[in-house]
Amino acid sequence: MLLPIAAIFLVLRFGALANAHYIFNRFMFNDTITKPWEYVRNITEGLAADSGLADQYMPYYDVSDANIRCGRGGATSGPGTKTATVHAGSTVGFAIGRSADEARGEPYLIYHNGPGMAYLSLSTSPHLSLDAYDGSGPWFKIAYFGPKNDTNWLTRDQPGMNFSIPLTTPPGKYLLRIEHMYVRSAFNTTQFYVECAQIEVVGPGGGEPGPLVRFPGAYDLRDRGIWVSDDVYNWPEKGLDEYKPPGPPVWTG
Ligand SMILES: *[C@@H]1O[C@H](CO)[C@@H](O)[C@H](O)[C@H]1NC(C)=O
Ligand SMILES: *[C@@H]1O[C@H](CO)[C@@H](O)[C@H](O)[C@H]1NC(C)=O
Ligand SMILES: *[C@@H]1O[C@H](CO)[C@@H](O)[C@H](O)[C@H]1NC(C)=O
Ligand SMILES: *[C@@H]1O[C@H](CO)[C@@H](O)[C@H](O)[C@H]1NC(C)=O
Ligand SMILES: *[C@@H]1O[C@H](CO)[C@@H](O)[C@H](O)[C@H]1NC(C)=O
Ligand SMILES: [Cu+2]
Repeated sequence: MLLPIAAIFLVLRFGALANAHYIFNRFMFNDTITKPWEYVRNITEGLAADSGLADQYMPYYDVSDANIRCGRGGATSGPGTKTATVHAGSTVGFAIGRSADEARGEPYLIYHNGPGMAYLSLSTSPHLSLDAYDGSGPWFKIAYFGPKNDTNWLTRDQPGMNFSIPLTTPPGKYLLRIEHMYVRSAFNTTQFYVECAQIEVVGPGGGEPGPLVRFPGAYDLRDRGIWVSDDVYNWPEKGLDEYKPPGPPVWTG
């Protein structure tokens, strides 16, 4: 629970105790932002019957659960999701398709303070089918959006995140995991906004991606990149230059 004084601060600052959550359900490739859930696996679990699917954009919290891979239900919502053919070295990305701001008629932007990251995992399903792949294989990090300067995050108020697929990524079918973290100072309250796109990478290959991690397993709730130390509610508003993200370093190819 928030302390009353923090709650008052929030109301003053943001006008309401709204949950400004968001979801990265529009994949971007070939300079085109695609339709919601066209290339991104659907969020199918944890939905209230009367929510009009608005609660698809609710954050996820449990780093020890398999849903941390691709969001709630993302392990099994491959069938029906298209696979984008992407050239290694090209720019891809994710855009927010819905957010809690829509009720106020505001644009869909990354509202919370925290870093963004992207990971790839080669399908290990039989016959390299991607639809059936649950993301239980190894992952490597290909992008990181950290602090812009000591007081502001690169991703704050952006409509999404764009980054490149490393040029020497081995060709194949991959889950591409996007993640934005709202880092919090109360233990086990950091919010994870996670989705996965389905892509087939084409290109020269030749790289050896790593370090490799698994989800769950890659993150520790006690990591100071997740459980941040400052006790100001909307941390961090300063000291960001000291921030170290969880997970492995970025593989650049
Ligand atoms: C890329 O986008 C252009 C239009 O911007 C389209 O004509 C072309 O077919 C697209 N290519 C692929 C591979 O999707
Ligand atoms: C990502 O690229 C697309 C296509 O070029 C662009 O429309 C979008 O604004 C970019 N997003 C960000 C966050 O820069
Ligand atoms: C996503 O999943 C929800 C819940 O199962 C379902 O109601 C909705 O139709 C699905 N959307 C798409 C695009 O598949
Ligand atoms: C963290 O919170 C999640 C629920 O969001 C819970 O399932 C999990 O057991 C908690 N973990 C710890 C170590 O407290
Ligand atoms: C940090 O970035 C923000 C947002 O662009 C900017 O308003 C602010 O002046 C910057 N602060 C410093 C110390 O450069
Ligand atoms: Cu939120």
